[in-house]
Amino acid sequence: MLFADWFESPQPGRREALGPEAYVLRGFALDYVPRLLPELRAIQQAAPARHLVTPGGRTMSVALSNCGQLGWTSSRDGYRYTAHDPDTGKPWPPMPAVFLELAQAAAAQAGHPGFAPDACLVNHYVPGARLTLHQDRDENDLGEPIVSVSLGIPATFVFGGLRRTDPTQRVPVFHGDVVVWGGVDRLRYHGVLPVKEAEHPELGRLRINFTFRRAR
Ligand code: MD3
Ligand code: FE
Repeated sequence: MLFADWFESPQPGRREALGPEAYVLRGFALDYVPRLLPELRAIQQAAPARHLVTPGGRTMSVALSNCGQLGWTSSRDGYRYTAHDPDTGKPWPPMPAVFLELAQAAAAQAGHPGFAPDACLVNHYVPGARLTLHQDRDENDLGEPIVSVSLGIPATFVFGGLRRTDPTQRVPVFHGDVVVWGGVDRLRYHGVLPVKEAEHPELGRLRINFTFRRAR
């Protein structure tokens, strides 16, 4: 299938270093996809993705949901992790076993055995959605890595340094790619360029990114 193939990494199984402790694991999640998609639909039912407002008053173009013991939210009051969905008052849906299995296997592959995430952010991007350059620093122990899984239409990660103004690299990510960021790379600025118009055979006009974290 010439067209569908374009959505997947041309070199599945390859490990690319983005920094001393940051790796792209090309195609690492592909074998998990049939088990991930039904769980994703269940999360979407229990805690629909929503466009959060930043403390600065902007509405995010990315729509966010969460699963796991803790979920990340933003409002005019700031960013934080909470045990309950502020929209419903219910606990976030539990992290599916297959999500945990994938996150742990990817972390181990990148040198972080025993990763025990308690939070999983589920970002939804339609074409045009983007994530501006930021650091992930709301987690308690910055010694713990972050595992990111990309599904659906492709995107380009922007990956900078420890200061907002440091030079950046661009890294294309495809359906099934996993990125692990730890150690000296954990606080690097990063973002996602506006997603280009495309339609994925399984997910349609959508990119989903899970990020697994140890929040507390
Ligand atoms: C580099 N998500 O949710 S994951 C986020 O594709 C987030 O949805 C993006 O950034 C997405 O906060 C990118 C890539 C990522 C995640 C954490 C990092 C890159 C990172 C932590 C340190 C350095
Ligand atoms: Fe981030």
